[in-house]
Amino acid sequence: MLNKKIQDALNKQINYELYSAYLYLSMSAYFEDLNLAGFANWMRDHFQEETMHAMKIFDYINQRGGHVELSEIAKPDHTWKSAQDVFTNTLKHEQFITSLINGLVNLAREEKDHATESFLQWYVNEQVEEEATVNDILQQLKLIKDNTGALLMLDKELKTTINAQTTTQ
Ligand code: OFO
Repeated sequence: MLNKKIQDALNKQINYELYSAYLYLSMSAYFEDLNLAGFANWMRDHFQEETMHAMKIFDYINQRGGHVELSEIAKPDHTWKSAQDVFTNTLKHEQFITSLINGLVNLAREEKDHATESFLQWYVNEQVEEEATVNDILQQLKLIKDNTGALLMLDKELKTTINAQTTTQ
C-alpha cells in the first residue's frame, strides 16, 4: 500500500509527464507549420513517449493499491523563435523533470518506500538518456545557425531516425 505523501507526489508526476507530452505535441505543431516534417515527427514521437511515462506511473499506483487522481494540464507555449529556441527550451524542461524525479527518489528514501525507490530508477536512467538526446540535437542546431540547407538535412536525418525506430519496435 502506498502512503499518502508518496501517492500525492506520484499523482503530481503524472501531471508533469502529461504536461511534457502536451508541450511536445505543441512543439510538433510548431514544426508542422514550418514544414519541418522530421522535427515534427521527432516531437510527436516524444509526445507518445511522455504519455507512456505518465501511464507507467498510473499503472504503478494502481498496482500498489493506491488511487490515481488526475488534475488539469497547463496550457503549453505554442510558438518559439526558431528550432534552436525549441530545443533550448526542451533541454531546460527535461532538466526540470530530472530535478522532479530526483526529488521523488529522495522522498521515497525518506519514507523508506523501497519499492517506489526501485520503480523510480527507470526514470532516473531515462532522464540521462533524454537530456543527452536533446542536448545532442541542440548542439547541432547551434552549429547550423542560419544555414537553411544544413537545417533541412538535419530535418531529413531526424525523420529517418524516427522511421527506423518505429520499424524496429
Ligand atoms: Fe518523461 O521524460 Fe521527458 O519530460
